[in-house]
Amino acid sequence: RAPVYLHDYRAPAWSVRNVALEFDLDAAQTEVLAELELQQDPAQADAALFLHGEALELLEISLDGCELSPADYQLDANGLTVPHARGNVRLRTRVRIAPELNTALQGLYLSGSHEAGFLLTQCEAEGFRRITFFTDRPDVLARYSVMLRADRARYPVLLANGNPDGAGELPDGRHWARWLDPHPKPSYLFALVAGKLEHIEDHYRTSEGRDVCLRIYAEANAIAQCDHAMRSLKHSMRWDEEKFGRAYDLDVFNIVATHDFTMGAMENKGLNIFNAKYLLANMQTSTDADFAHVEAVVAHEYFHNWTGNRVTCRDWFQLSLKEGLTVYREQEFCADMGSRSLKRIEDVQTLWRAQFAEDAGPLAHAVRPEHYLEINNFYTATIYEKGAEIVRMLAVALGRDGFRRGMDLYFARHDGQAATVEDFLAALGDANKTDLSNYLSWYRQAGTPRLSANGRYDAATRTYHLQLSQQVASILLAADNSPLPIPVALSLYLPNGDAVPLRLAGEVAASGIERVFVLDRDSMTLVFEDVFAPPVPSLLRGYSAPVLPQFDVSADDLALLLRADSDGCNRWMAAQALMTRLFDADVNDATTLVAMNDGLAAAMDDATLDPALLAQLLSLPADSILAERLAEIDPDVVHARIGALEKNIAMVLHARVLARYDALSADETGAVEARAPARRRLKNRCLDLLCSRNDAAGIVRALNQFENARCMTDSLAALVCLVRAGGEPAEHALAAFHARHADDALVLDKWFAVQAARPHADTLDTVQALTERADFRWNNPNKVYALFMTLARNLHAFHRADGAGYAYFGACVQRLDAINPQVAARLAASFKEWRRYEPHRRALMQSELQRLIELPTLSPDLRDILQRALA
Ligand code: HT7
Ligand code: ZN
Repeated sequence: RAPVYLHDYRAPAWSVRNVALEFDLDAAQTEVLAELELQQDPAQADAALFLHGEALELLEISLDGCELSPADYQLDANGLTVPHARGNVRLRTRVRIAPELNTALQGLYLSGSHEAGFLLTQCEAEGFRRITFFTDRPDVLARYSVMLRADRARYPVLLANGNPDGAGELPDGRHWARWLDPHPKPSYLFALVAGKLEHIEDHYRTSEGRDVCLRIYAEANAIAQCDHAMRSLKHSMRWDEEKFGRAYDLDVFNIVATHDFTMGAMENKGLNIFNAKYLLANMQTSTDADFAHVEAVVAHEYFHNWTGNRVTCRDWFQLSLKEGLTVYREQEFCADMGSRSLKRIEDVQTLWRAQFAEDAGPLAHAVRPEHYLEINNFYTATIYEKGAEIVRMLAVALGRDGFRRGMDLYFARHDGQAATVEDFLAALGDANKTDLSNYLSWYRQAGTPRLSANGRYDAATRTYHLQLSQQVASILLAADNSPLPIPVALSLYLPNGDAVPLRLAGEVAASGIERVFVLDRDSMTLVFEDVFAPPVPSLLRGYSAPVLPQFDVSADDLALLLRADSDGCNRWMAAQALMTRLFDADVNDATTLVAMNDGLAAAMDDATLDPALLAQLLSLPADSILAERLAEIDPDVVHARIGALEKNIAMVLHARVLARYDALSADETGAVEARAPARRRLKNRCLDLLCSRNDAAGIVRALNQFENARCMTDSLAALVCLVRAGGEPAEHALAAFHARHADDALVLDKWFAVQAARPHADTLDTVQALTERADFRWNNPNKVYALFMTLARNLHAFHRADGAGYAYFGACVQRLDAINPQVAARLAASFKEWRRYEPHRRALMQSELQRLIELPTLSPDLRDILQRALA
């Protein structure tokens, strides 16, 4: 495949205004009749008509009512060319496809078994071309009318985008349903679903007075687990009206759950399709984290209706325009539904763990890349998470009202259009009479910039000089290396824990104790006056910019922030910084150790502290973040240092942790109500600490919790502790867990994942054995991720010194590539940090990557990842 370049973008030579589709649906063979009203761009009068199409069997083709002979068109593996078409034409094609053979899960495919499964589509990014011939690019917006025909007994439910437009019976036990979508949309938002599904129903009245029928469809055995998603949907609809003035625009909103889905969910217009993992929830089978994920993903897909669907992307280089913006909106929604600082901590954790690692390796790319080989490989943490951080910086810099003004203008200007990142920045800037074009550098530069801060206090003048400077990322892939605008939210704390009213030299009066300064040069110095003692700076409050902090702050200063900062996120960042320093020093740094231990003990003694925040304060940075601290990653060193750090916390806080666990455990009701998940989070972090040294006190509690758990959160947390400890109790608990949940595919995924996470070299054999079980399916992405994504994060098994982990993992990637190239490519990306490892493992990983890239048959998806990883 040839790379696609942003600078090659040209407006479409041929657009589709209206499209009428007719489907004769069947799992083995489906026929698709498409009538396209095509319009040629007069400025590109010489351009031949080209329509994308892959794996389609062409049965019939006519142009303006005249049947075409094979001499009138050319067919190749990428599509169909009709050279003599000119101006406004009607093209009619009939094709045949085979959904049940489609294991790549792009286009029309079968979920579940041949006998009992249902048919559904996934078109983003380029799946529509596997359904019919079409100008399959996001800047071609068309109105769709869709007729579905199928056997009534086998496919009683027939759904597509838009509003229902009639249904009826056909001879031979068949029936039909027609759907009309009044909103022009790109082909990637097309969807249909056909099969035996149950539904729950509710209604929502929009702020514009539209009564919307809401339905969630799932297979019969899961229908009782849809209520949380329905509640989340209604909350999302209200929130988008209140916070962004955006109301829903169809008479129906349908959501369908499937167990066979490559990603989380898909925002098809009026017909969202969800991986069941992010839709179904019930206290007996889902953890508190699962509940939170469902709420977030339901909101995310719903919010796409405006950021993605009504205003879509001009081309796939602009992917973050919809994804980054929608992640930001989702994050804000979740913050409003629960605890703002906790949500921020979780989002920062994800960014640091997934995006910083991506940005530091060979797969690093800009939020708006300049070129790609395979767009499916760009649904990354950089596009989503870093993209959301850029929107957050804009929101911080413009303030709440300014950001809302900007978003209003963005929607007003671009509704019904396919837009660019430049359009977005221009709308936000114009609405606020400011130029935000320097934020474009954030979209163009790959890599994580560093922010340093150095303070100097002058007692004589009671001034505090704070120098902020930025260093661009070391791996700059883009030519643009201009300084970035970095909004730095800051406060100054006095040793007694009070925040200083902030007044800069030259200002008449102080304005607040927290202010935002945008560093848009290499360096700047802020001079604060009326500072009565040497202050401790609290920087990047709320983590106001996605940079690597390099602050000149002592361990005692961090301890002060950990104790007194009014921003929960910064308290947590202070704790993380202390832990990271201890990791760096292999726990041999007495001052930092005392500061951390005292700080955590004080936090445990603070009865007013939110238990969930306390759980976060007590948690170490992720293994992968700590591993990055080493010049060359040696998994044995990482493991030893983390173990020592964890054991220190467990030992020093033992009495407090034990007392807190027992108290929280006695209070446990298994409820879903607002404060219960926070208490469970702390309780289970305490259990984790109690079990970290394999003490009987901890293991007995874990066994007891496992036996008597009232909810999945508690049962799974106890199982994790037992499996980590190993031996007979672990075997017993695993067997009991399986027996309890043998019929529930999503719970079985947890059972697989817990075993793949066991920190032991033997885990590799366990994983291999697990793949042979009847309840493991190679063609089910959830099962594959449960085992192999988890394995790839397992320092002990994946990174075994004998290389068996890499060889086994590579063989599995190879096997998966023939089934689902997107899944194989995602897994292969786990090798991305190979160059950061010590020489022995580095060579082993490199040779496995080399073996894979030399395979005679390789999907474009996997080849792209391997090439970039090895480059
Ligand atoms: N917009 C959706 C992307 C998506 C996707 C992309 C490639 C292959 C399969 C996919 N399934 C869903 C998801 C989202 O809302 O971000
Ligand atoms: Zn999205």
